[in-house]
Amino acid sequence: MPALLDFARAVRDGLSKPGRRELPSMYLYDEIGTALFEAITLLPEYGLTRADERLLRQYAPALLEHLPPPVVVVELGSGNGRKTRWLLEALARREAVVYFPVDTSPSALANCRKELSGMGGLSIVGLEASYLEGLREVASRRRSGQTLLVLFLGSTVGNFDRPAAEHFLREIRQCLTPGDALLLGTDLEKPVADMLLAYDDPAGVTAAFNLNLLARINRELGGDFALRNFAHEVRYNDRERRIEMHLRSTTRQTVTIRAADFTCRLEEGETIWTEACHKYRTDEIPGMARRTGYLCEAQWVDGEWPFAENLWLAAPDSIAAS
Ligand code: AVJ
Repeated sequence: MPALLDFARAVRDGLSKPGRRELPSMYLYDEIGTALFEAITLLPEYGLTRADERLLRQYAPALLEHLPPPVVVVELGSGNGRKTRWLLEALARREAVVYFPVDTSPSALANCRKELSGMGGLSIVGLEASYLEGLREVASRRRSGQTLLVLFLGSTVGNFDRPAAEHFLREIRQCLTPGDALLLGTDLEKPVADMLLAYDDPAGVTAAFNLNLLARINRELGGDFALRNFAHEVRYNDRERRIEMHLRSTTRQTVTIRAADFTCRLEEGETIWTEACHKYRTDEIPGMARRTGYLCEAQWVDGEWPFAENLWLAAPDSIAAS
C-alpha cells in the first residue's frame, strides 16, 4: 500500500530532526481525526465553520451572479457537504449542477454523498485524489462554455505557510481559464485570547484531535507512543500570524515506530509541531489574488466571527503570467 509507505516516510523524516520535530497536519484526518474535527466545528469556542456556513447561506445568490452558466463545481477537500449544500441548492435553482468533491479520504467522500443525496438537479462525482490531481482531472473533462467554480473553504489554505499557499493558488490557476472562479475561505485575525481558546477548548476535543495523530501512528505504523506522556500545546506566532499546534513530551522517553524503522529519544519538554493555521487580514487578500493570477472580485465578511469568503476570478492570461 503506497499510501502507508508515504505515511511512514513522512513520519520518519518529520521526527528525525531533534529540536525541530514536526508531523504533517494532513495525517490528522484519519476516520477518527475527521470525526473529532467535526466535533470541533460544534464547539462554542470554534466559530470558524459556522461563520463559513453563514456566509455561504447568505451570499450564495449574490456570488452566483458573478458566474455565467453552466457552472461546474469542484470542491478541494469535500468536508461533510453541510456548508456546500447552500451553494449547490442556490445553483440548482438556476441550472442542472455537476459537483466534483475531491478528497483523499473515501469516508469523507461517502459522508459528503450521504449529506447531499436526494438534492434535485444535482449529480455528484466524487474523486478520490489529491487536490491538484482531482482538479486536473475535472479540468481535462470540461467542455467549452462551462465555468469552473473551485471551492477551497474552511480556511484549509491556512495550513500552508504564506509562500506555499501562493504557490498552491498559482497551481490551481494553471488549471483554470479566464473567467473561472475560486471561492477561498479565510479565517481572519482576531484577539489572541479568542484564537488560543478556539484551538485549546476547555472540553479537550482539540487536544484529543491532536493526540490522535500519535494514536494513528501507533495503529497504522506500529508505533509505541504513550499518549499520556504528551500534552496538547497551542501558541500564537505573532510574526507569522498563525496558530501552531504542538505536542509536548512531558518526560524524557524513547519512541519506536516499527513500520517506519525508526527510534528516537524525546527530551522532557521537547515538542512536535503538528499543525499551522494562518490568519489573514481582509486587505492582504486582493494582493494574494493578483500575485497568483486572479482578480479579487468580491469579499464577504461574517459579522459574528471574523472570517472572509473571497471570490476570485482567473485573470486574463496576459495579466496572470506577469
Ligand atoms: C481545517 C485546517 C481549517 O485550521 O482551524 C481546527 C483545523 N485544527 N482545530 C483550522 C483545526 C484544530 C482547521 N482547518
